[in-house]
Amino acid sequence: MAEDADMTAIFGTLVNEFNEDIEIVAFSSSVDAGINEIHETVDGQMREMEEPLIIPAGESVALEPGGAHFMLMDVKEPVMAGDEVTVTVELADGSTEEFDDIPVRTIGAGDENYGDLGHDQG
Ligand SMILES: [Cu+2]
Repeated sequence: MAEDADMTAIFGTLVNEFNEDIEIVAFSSSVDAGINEIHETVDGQMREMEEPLIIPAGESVALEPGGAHFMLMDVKEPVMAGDEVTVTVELADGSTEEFDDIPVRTIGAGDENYGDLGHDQG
């Protein structure tokens, strides 16, 4: 994230090695952010997903710019490239799964457009 930005996003690939679908309903992280939302991108606009993020059994889902991603807004403490963060996802059955040591990278300007995307709450 840029030093003057107060939002960032988490990208990566979620792999489901189990025989049942995994439904992610929420996440948290070691980043001190006021708002954590799971976003989808529809017609170029990011918005909070209304349904759980489903990883079908035996498949994987990519979190990527222009697709689904974990959005952190109102970030109090900037995270910079080289840092590592922990992300905890909450599943529909109430269990949680923790992912450690996720590296922070800088996304080049233009790779992702955070301008005027709204982020309407509710
Ligand atoms: Cu977003």
